[in-house]
Amino acid sequence: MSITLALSKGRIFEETLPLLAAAGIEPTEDPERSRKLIIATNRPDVRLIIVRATDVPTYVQHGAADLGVAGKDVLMEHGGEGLYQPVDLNIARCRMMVAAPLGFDYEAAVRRGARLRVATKYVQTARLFFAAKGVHVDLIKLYGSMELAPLVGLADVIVDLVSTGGTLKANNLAAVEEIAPISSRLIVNQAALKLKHRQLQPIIDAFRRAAA
Ligand code: PRT
Ligand code: MG
Repeated sequence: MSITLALSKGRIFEETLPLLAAAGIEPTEDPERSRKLIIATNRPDVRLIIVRATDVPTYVQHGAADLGVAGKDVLMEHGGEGLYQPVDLNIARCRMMVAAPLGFDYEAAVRRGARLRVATKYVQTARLFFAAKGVHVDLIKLYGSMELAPLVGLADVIVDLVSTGGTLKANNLAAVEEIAPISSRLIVNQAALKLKHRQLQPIIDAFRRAAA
């Protein structure tokens, strides 16, 4: 039986390469250079598919990929249905934060029960977070460059990922509250884990050892 692993280009691919190597898997091509979406490896029974970061859980959930690597941010938003999440890979780390313009008093707005306009691509996660705090929000779904929204009056605050803080700083924003620490997880299709256990378990174990 053949094994399909779903990855996204960019930081997740880069940071997963050493973990793949630890499992004895080497891609035969670099997805940043090749336009191929299916990439062979040194192992005839293992191939990689290259998909958008937010699509990785979908491919694995439906069994189009047996396993994949996805950010916790993406998994929280997806819900994780049908997915087994055996290993925190500790890669592509950052924090999901609420951020606001430097002049905006977030604490005071929350205290006086103001209705907040929140721009984010993480609508589900933001909804749950503010509901748990008892803060009323109008959620505005964006697909990127969330940092712009408060600068042009589209939103009061944003929910976004922060790693160095450089993007917030460059746009006169500051993080005001942490929602969750983020890292990438190995995800596995639950049915595949049973059906292809003999092939999948050694890969999962190698990832776990390499990530520790
Ligand atoms: O970029 P694209 O639209 O193709 O897709 P994507 O953004 O979903 O994928 P990608 O490859 O950029 O991110 C994949 C995963 O990396 C995310 O799901 C996170 O789990 C993780 N990750 C880790 C990050 C960051 N760090 C990060 N800093 N993803 C995005 N960012 C962005 C952030 O959204 C903000 O715009 O970087 C900017 C902030 O960075 P600093 O260093 O300026 O704070
Ligand atoms: Mg990105």
